Amino acid sequence: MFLRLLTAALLLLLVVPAQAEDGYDLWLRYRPMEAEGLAKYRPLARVVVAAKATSPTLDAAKAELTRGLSGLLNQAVGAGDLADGAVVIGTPESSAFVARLKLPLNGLGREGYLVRSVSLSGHAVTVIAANSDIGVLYGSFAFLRLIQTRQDIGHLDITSAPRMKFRLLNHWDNLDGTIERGYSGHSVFDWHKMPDYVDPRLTVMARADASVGINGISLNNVSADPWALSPMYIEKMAALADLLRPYGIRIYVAAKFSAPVELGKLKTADPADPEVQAWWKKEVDSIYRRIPDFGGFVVKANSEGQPGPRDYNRSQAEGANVIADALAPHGGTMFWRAFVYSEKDPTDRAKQAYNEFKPLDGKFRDNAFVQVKNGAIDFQPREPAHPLFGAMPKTNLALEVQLTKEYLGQTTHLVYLPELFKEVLDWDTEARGHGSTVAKVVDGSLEGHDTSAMVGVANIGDDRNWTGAQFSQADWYGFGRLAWNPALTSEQIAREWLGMTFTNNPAFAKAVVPMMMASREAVVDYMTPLGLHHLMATGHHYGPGPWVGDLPRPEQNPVYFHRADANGIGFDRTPSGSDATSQYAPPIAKLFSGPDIPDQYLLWFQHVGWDHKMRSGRSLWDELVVQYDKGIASVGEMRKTWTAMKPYVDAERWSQEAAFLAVQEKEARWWRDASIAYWEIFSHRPMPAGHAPPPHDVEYYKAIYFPYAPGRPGYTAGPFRNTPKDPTE
Ligand code: GCW
Repeated sequence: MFLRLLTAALLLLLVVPAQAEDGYDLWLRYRPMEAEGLAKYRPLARVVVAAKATSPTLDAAKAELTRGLSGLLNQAVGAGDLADGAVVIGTPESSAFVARLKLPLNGLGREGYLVRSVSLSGHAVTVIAANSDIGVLYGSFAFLRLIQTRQDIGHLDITSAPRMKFRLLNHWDNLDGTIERGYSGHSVFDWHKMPDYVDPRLTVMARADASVGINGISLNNVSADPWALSPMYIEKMAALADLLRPYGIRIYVAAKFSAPVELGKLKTADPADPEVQAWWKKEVDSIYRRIPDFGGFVVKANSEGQPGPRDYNRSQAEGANVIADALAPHGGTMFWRAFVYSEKDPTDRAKQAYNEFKPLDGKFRDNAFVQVKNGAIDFQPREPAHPLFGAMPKTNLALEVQLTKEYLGQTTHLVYLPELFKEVLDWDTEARGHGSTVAKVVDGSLEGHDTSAMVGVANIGDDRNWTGAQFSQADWYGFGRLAWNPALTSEQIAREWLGMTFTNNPAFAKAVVPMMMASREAVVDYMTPLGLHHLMATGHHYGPGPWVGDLPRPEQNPVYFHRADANGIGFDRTPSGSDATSQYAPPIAKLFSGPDIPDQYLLWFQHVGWDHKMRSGRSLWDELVVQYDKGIASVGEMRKTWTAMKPYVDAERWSQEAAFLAVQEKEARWWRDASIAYWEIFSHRPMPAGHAPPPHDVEYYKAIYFPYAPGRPGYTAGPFRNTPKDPTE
């Protein structure tokens, strides 16, 4: 009996697939392709011909190609000699073959690449060439992507170079392993064990970053801990930098402005103080001694309780420049965040960053960026673009977007963010007439800057699938792809990612691409339709809290943002209200203050009567209800689509997403019911025909409480993270 059971158990083991489908491999999932594909691709990728003179980066390229091709083609593809179907990689310096081909690499810069089908010594081969080793690695990933997405590779002639110079992720990881707004477990950086042990798992992250061209990561929360700059942590970071270097990833640190006081024991962090200047110089010099290719700093100053130059009556530019000057001799870069607003300033919060930074245009050093969030409030489901884009022509502006879904339902809601990123990149600032898009501001082309940057707040954690949800991997992937080339469409990116991550079956893409594309509008509709914003519950921002009005900082209260009353709802930002509209170029200012404002921005800029007649012919009140219900219906459609996709997806990943979509639908309803129950107090209007009233009154929704919602370390101690203690004590 026992033996029979054992045999049965062993047999069961045999049918279990060798590799679990848990999302760990991300989009670098090189599973054997279908028979038809094997016949097509095998002859075209038989061996990898790499240079004799090698480097860690070329080794990484070679390893990726042999791993990827062997997996996809289900046969051993190793490194070897020139033959038909060879993939020849290298730079003109490292490879005699590449040199002999005299390829047009001139316009590609340091990071661009060329992939071409050529004849070499009578052999039909594919060459992946670049001016530098990192270009070769990027080209290798691009070549694999072509195969992973089943493109034709017989007659290739591709060149590609990044539009943005800095393509960075900001990890908001705390040194204690928690993550600010992290919904995918703990930090991937195990600081305590470094520098002696660096988790090899980070190589997978580095490969994923490099595969989409991400070339820098900042390691710690922008609400920074001064310890990050201590010699002990620099030592740890140096070990991490060694692991990341072959993948073209530089490391950056979020620096605390008051570090000269906390670490340096100075009496002040005043940027005009020579001792402070000398401290930054000494600190930066010592970092570069350990990490010669250190990227630089990101700084959150005078924002949400963080120290900054304003504490000493100095401008944001004076603060940034003292650190930029210390970095400049080493080629380092300063990313100075423009996310500032003050509880002491009664000005509309949406206007404060512009008011503070616009007058400083031209005052920042060349090696400094002002890093601007996509919108003027805070990573909402939909925001108009930040008015600073187009308003600081003499300053390097970096676009910051959030990949971690703080305000978008967090882990369980499927919201495809590249749709949101594209909306911002394509936004026309009209700063220099039509076509002055945010993409052109940020890539430097509008004002002729020779540097450019796009920054994403990372959604990576130590969850087995890295991002908490399978579909959140698409946000990481899509961010990198858009930072490389903002002209890609979000649809194209979704298609690529699905092919690499799940399957290339056309029926799958046909259903799931539209599902992803619709997901962004769905969250807008069920959370904050028609321009509403920042109505999330306090602190953790999980779920609805439009009624919250008692926070000590007025400009963090949802009631501050929606301004609902008996007459109507919305924030009057026209000239008769806060006049935030005037921070935009005149054609936009006019549009947003007038009757032709697009519905999606209506309540962001205008306070509108409940009976206001909308484009649809419905009253505002009816329209609001219709939008909420549209959002729920959309999620219902997403669930149906996913149910139908069961045959195309492995059970493990399918079930998780199916469960998450069920949560999303439940919570979409929660958002709608809670919001409508609350708005009814003001509107006193009946529900439009065919739309059910919320099942409970508002008190029921107010009582829903989450003492330990994830993503806000230290929250229980107050609305802000505790200021870290003196690190030397
Ligand atoms: O949206 C807010 C978040 C904070 C974050 C801040 C910022 C790091 O709620 O958690 O702090 O933005 O961007 O600095």
